[in-house]
Amino acid sequence: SWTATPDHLNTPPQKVKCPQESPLLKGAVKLSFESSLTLKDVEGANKGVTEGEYEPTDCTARQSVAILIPHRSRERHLLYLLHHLHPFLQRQQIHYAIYVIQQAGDATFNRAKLLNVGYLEALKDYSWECFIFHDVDLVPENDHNLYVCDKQPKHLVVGRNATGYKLRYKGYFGGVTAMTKDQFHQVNGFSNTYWGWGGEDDDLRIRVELQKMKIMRPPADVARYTMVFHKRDSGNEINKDRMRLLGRTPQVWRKDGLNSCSYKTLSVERLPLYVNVTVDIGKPH
Ligand code: UD2
Ligand code: MN
Repeated sequence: SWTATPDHLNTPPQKVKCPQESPLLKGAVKLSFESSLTLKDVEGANKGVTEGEYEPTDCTARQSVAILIPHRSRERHLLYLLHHLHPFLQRQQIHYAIYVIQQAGDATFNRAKLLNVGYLEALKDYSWECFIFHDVDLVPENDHNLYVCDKQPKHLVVGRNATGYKLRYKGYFGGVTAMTKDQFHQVNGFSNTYWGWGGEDDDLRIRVELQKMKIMRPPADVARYTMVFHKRDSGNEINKDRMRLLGRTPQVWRKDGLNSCSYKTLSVERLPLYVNVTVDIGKPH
């Protein structure tokens, strides 16, 4: 038209960066584990989430974070986690997506390899800068426990209900950890060779230490989790070989990890609350 509008009035309003500390945080929250809870309830309460992904509407998130959950037949735990985690992450004003990596078949479980798969698959969707490796049964109790990455790898579980909220042992790196895309790449991810329960988290700690990185933890009063009660799953028997494997990590980490993770993706379903990646990761040999 003949009335020229200055350019700057035509551009859409720019979103500002979200504040350093979200004004939506509540601190310690009361968790609920109602047996009547359904997936429909959780979907209904999280209408802002699309295909497992969310970003704040009125500011630009400071980090883009992929949450990776290794899983096989723990549906109830997954439901409780989704129920708590979506609102928790939204209060933190994070751009995030939740990926559930399902091990197909009934071969021995391999948590670490599933997490490698999750990292590789999530990066096909978006260049996530931060990854949270998350047990399905751990529910964070305090939203000041921020699901973002730092200059150093972060261990987010200082304590949980079952262990009197004390760190299990020095160097403990299990449950929930946060590493940037680059930190995880630098250590060549997890080892693929831990089948069954135990050791894979210590292996990752060794990789981190070999790179002269230092594990950070949030203050004990916020890094608190409730672990939904469970017994050891069948198909995840204790890994009797884990001490031997841990001894050889310094020799093998360069060729056992992300760069040697072979798997077959059976399906990627974009469900309302999470991306469901079903994968054949083979079996121990
Ligand atoms: C501890 C660690 C965990 C891991 C494990 C040893 C804590 C809080 N967690 O967990 O990070 O290092 O020891 O491997 O210290 N899973 C399934 N289906 C199965 C088996 C396992 O979904 O059949 C997944 C699920 O996400 C579960 C995780 O693997 O939370 C770890 O297994 P777990 O919860 O049985 O072992 P736990 O609690 O001793
Ligand atoms: Mn557990």
